[in-house]
Amino acid sequence: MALKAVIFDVDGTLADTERDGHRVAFNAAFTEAGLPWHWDAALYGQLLAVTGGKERIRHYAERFDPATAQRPDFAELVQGLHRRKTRIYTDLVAQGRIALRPGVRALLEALRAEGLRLAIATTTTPDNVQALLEANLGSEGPAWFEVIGAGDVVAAKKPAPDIYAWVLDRLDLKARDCLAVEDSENGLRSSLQAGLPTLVVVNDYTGRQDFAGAVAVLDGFGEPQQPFRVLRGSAHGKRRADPGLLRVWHAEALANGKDVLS
Ligand code: XBP
Ligand code: MG
Repeated sequence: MALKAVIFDVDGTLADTERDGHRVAFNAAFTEAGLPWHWDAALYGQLLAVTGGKERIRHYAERFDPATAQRPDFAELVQGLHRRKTRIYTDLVAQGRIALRPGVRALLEALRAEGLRLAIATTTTPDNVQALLEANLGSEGPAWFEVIGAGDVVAAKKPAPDIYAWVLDRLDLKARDCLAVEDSENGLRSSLQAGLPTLVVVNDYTGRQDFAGAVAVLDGFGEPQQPFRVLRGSAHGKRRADPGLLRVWHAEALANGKDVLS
């Protein structure tokens, strides 16, 4: 079964967006709204267990500021904070403050050159994906991805498989035709439950999580001057992720079929 498409997560995978992007934007929105909330880098690492920004704000308030969570206008407060946070985040990204991870652009270009189809499956808001791709790949960047599944298009966010199922449906492909690329345990649970062979590329927030079921785990995508380290699986002597290696991992995952559901 040949690899036909690669489906990328965004936050933590295509770019390290969380600590210096989303977190900063959440804090700025809280301050503007006069709330005494501040998410430092360590607390934010814990809050990432809850996917989705609105869901994360709700969870934080219920746990750390129950009086605010019980306000009759709490639902509107969360909506307003998140709308403002999205604006602050997209402005930050448009200013070029969040780069793609090393090796990502080269990998995307190589996959396109080989005619592999590209897609995105993420819990983040669609505007954020648009801003990140435009800022880093140019105005044509979003069109590199045939399908972009993002945010509230599905009710159940990762680790539920819904966003991957949504993307597969629109690609009109079976899970076994694709490879997912994720950075987190929540993301991996989502992709594996959708039946997708999955490569994990960790970052500082996710390196110690459980990646059972991934076909390989790397610490980066690798570049000529900065090869990846393989944390699980085999890279067959290669030093950076390229279409050939992704095809090998895809084939390995199908051969080990026990790790994928379809
Ligand atoms: C990303 C998320 C998102 C971002 C914030 O998870 O959980 O909520 O942190 O974006 P994944 P929004 O990489 O697993 O998709 O505030 O737009 O939700
Ligand atoms: Mg992620």
